[in-house]
Amino acid sequence: MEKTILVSVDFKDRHFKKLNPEDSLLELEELTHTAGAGVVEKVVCMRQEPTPGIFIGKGKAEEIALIAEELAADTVIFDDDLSGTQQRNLEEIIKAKIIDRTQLILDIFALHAKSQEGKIQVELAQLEYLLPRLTGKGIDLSRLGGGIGTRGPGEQKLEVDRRRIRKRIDKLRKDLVDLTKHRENTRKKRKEKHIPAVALVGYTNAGKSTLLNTLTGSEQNVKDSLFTTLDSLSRSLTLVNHQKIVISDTVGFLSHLPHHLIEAFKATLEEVKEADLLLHVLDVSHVRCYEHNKAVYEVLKQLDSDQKPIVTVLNKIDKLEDRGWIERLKRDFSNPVAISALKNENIPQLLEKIEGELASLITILDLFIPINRMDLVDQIYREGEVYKIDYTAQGANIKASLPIVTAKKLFAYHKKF
Ligand SMILES: Nc1nc2c(ncn2[C@@H]2O[C@H](COP(=O)(O)OP(=O)(O)OP(=O)(O)O)[C@@H](O)[C@H]2O)c(=O)[nH]1
Ligand SMILES: [Mg+2]
Repeated sequence: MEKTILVSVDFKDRHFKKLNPEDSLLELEELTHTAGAGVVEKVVCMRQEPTPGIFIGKGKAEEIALIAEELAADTVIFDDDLSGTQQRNLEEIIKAKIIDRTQLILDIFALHAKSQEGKIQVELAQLEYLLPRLTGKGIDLSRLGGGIGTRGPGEQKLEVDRRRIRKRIDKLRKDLVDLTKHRENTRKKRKEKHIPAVALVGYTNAGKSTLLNTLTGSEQNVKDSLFTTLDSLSRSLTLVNHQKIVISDTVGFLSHLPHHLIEAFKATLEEVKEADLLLHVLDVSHVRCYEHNKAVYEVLKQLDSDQKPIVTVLNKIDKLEDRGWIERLKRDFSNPVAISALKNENIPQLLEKIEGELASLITILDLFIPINRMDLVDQIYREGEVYKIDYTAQGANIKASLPIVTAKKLFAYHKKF
């Protein structure tokens, strides 16, 4: 088993300060285990701010080098993102493979990607991570790029590598567009039929896939490990009131989820952006569930989806020693339902909640859209159902049913009677 040393830096300067360095390190440990490696030592350094060349202090780097030698560690994993130069310099001092949190996560993603779409998304994220790091003396390409080059290519070789990577990135992007077209078509059909879309979101390992299985009887892979699901899977479900819905499982979130990954996984995360309702699955048996909640909202914000209607699904209540705690949790989280996806507890209550939420999502409006805002007419067609439209020289009078979220944005165009 690969032996690793984990390094986290607690910066004093508020620009670099992490909220919870200890929690972050614990999470890094979980990630390392998920990637199939063992942790032999954890090091926390205190610093004012990062050192440009080697990120930490020289003395600390030498100390880590000694520990690495003593414990025969193969790899040192930094909890923070390193530049290519920092990584190389650290490798020289420590004499072990140096990787950062983003690389570790990319590695796990590469291990778990199953579908063609998932694989393309991961490779894209890896190459985009690599490209700006191809500078100066070069980087060990064989580690990430699969033997494209080795350490220390000259400038000319470097340029060739860069060009090759850019070309590959373009190709992958194109492939991804083709692949996602199919998904878009399905979504369009669903919209035409006015079938509401519900997306399961949440921290990795919260129980999203388990809940999808419980609700729809599907067989999405479930595992006590991080980032088991990388592909979104959609299933239809009929609620008690005969309302048909489509419910989708999505990739799990994490605090400081690398931006590259969110970018690369945009196609998959589109399900979140397009959803009418989000079910935020939260593992309330986890000691850090309050932090998980915050991290999820941060990612939702990046996806411009934090204002959507959200139900907080307080999951794994079967694991709570003190059931009295549930009442407290219900007070602390917005729009909660407490369930156990695994033990099938309170599922009818959750379904009822979904019904209630969906009923209040649509509103019928009379609007006047001025001629210079015809883009909004397109949006109304896309997101709602148009009952009546009359064009005049000044614009369009429209009667339409629209999701509340869209309706709110169009407030200025409501017709006053
Ligand atoms: N005790 C208990 N365990 C649960 C419950 N729901 C899920 N689990 C367990 O939690 C682990 C993770 O479940 P998943 O459904 O794979 O979680 P996920 O959110 O899809 O995780 P990723 O796809 O990795 O992001 C599995 O071991 C599940 O059996 C629950 O209600 N109670
Ligand atoms: Mg899953």
